[in-house]
Amino acid sequence: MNLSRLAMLSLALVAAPAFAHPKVVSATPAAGSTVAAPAKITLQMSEALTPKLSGATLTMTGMPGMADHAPMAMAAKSSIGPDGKSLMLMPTKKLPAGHYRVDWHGVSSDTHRVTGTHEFDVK
Ligand SMILES: [Cu+2]
Repeated sequence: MNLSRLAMLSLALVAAPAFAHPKVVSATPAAGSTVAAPAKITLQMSEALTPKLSGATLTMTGMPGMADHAPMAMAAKSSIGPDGKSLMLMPTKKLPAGHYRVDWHGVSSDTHRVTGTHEFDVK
């Protein structure tokens, strides 16, 4: 291996973490779980998010006994924790039983907008 190849290889190794995109590492309620109506939904992210450019919305996508439930936006306040790594949603009213989807978006150090979804059920 010549010197320039070695330089390129080490550059690639150093550059990799800078391009890591934020993703959900854990959440409450957990993905796919069925829980009592949560007062707060928390997504723990792998990277610190830029608060101004990050957030989430909550949509009810299913209700017991209803075959075709149109997606219904639920009022919820989105915020980012002090460490930048927790994305929180506080529903303004108690969530009725049903299936819910969180659509989150986040921008971290590499400035790319990344999106994801997180689903759970309320019993
Ligand atoms: Cu990126």
